[in-house]
Amino acid sequence: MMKGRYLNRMRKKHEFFSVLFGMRWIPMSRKGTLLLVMFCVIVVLLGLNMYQFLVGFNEESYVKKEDVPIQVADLKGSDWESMIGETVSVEGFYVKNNGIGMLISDPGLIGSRRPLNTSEYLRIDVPLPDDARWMGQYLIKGKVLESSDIDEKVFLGKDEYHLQLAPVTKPPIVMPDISIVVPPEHSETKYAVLISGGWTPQDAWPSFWNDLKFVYSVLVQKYHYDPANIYVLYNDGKAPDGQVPVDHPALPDDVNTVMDDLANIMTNKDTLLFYVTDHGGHYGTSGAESSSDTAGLDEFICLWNKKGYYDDWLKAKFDAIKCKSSILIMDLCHSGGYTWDLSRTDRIIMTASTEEQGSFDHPDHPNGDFTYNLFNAFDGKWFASADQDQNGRISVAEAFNYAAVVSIPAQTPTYDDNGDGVSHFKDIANGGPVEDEGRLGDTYL
Ligand SMILES: [Ca+2]
Ligand SMILES: [Ca+2]
Ligand SMILES: [Ca+2]
Ligand SMILES: [Ca+2]
Repeated sequence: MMKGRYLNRMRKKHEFFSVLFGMRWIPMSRKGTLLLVMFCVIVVLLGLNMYQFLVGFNEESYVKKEDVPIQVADLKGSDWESMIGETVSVEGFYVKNNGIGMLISDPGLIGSRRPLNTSEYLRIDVPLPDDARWMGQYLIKGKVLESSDIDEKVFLGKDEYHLQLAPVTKPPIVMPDISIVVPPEHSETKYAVLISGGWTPQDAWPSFWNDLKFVYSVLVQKYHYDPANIYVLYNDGKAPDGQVPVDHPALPDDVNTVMDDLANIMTNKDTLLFYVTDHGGHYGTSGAESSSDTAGLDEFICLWNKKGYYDDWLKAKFDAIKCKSSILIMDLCHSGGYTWDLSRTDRIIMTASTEEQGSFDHPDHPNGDFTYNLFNAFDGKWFASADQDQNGRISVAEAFNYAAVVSIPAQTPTYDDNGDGVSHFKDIANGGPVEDEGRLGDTYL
């Protein structure tokens, strides 16, 4: 009887588990019971784990949303207004330029001769201390603040900052001193206009000012340009150091004034060298671009305070100047796009890049790559290699050919002097009766 009741209880118990797990009723062995217990323990532990994850996610022991690193572009997207007032931690490369501290999304941007896009930089309200690592990868935490500049959208009210990764790129871009000694004898027929607009304080890189100083020094010391006949237009009109006098801000009205003055002063005995080191862009179709111009876009020089100066405006001002010959040297993005507009048989046009390309700084020197190579050739640094006809002087074709050979691969320097608006890229003839470029190749600065 006892045995029968016991078996009955066991059967009911196993029926319960059989229903639960869809098993056929069979008397459970000791091993089976053990497996069942282990299974239950695992289920309970997993459940606890899940509970801890869900409940504990918002607790202090886990990373807060405001501490999760985001990128600069995350703040400048279409929903940028919803971020205002939020506390965020932003990752990027730190630079300070003209007193403005900012994170940029890619270290390569500082060597590129186009303005930063809004999604590529985040200004911080107060720069990091002076010992902060230029181009170090930082995580900066702070409140998102609305900018009064609608293009910029937002900036960051800095609260905390951490260096995540020491810089792997070259040391800070600096403005080195160069010795400029003005010789006593001056040319009376050589005129020059040197321009760098910079676009904005954060976009105006030191390499632009270095280029102006370098070109100025070569013109004055090596080629005896009279400082009185060199017009320097730079940013807001203030020189960063006392090495080169700045005559005007680099604004459209100032460019017009200088070019109008030269149209009044210069005669057909004079020469003009027009040099630009700057950011460049192309936009719209205000002028009649030729079919050789890609997409028919007009090029513009990025002058100070976000003012563009278009290729067609430059052509009009240039054409009003009477002179023996002129040389245009353009070191900015899309610089090849000026050739078609300005091409003439008494004009030499040399540019750092084609119309489609960007222009860039030299990888090892704080200058434009094209400017550095071309003017070191003019300066005689590589005389043995550059003086092709070995006449002891460096012509424009010789300097260009050398700069073209040693150029960084990212840009292709261009040359035009036969008035057809079509550029060539290397082996320019050194004067003489030639079909394509080079008939003015034996011109000297
Ligand atoms: Ca045009
Ligand atoms: Ca153009
Ligand atoms: Ca020569
Ligand atoms: Ca040509």
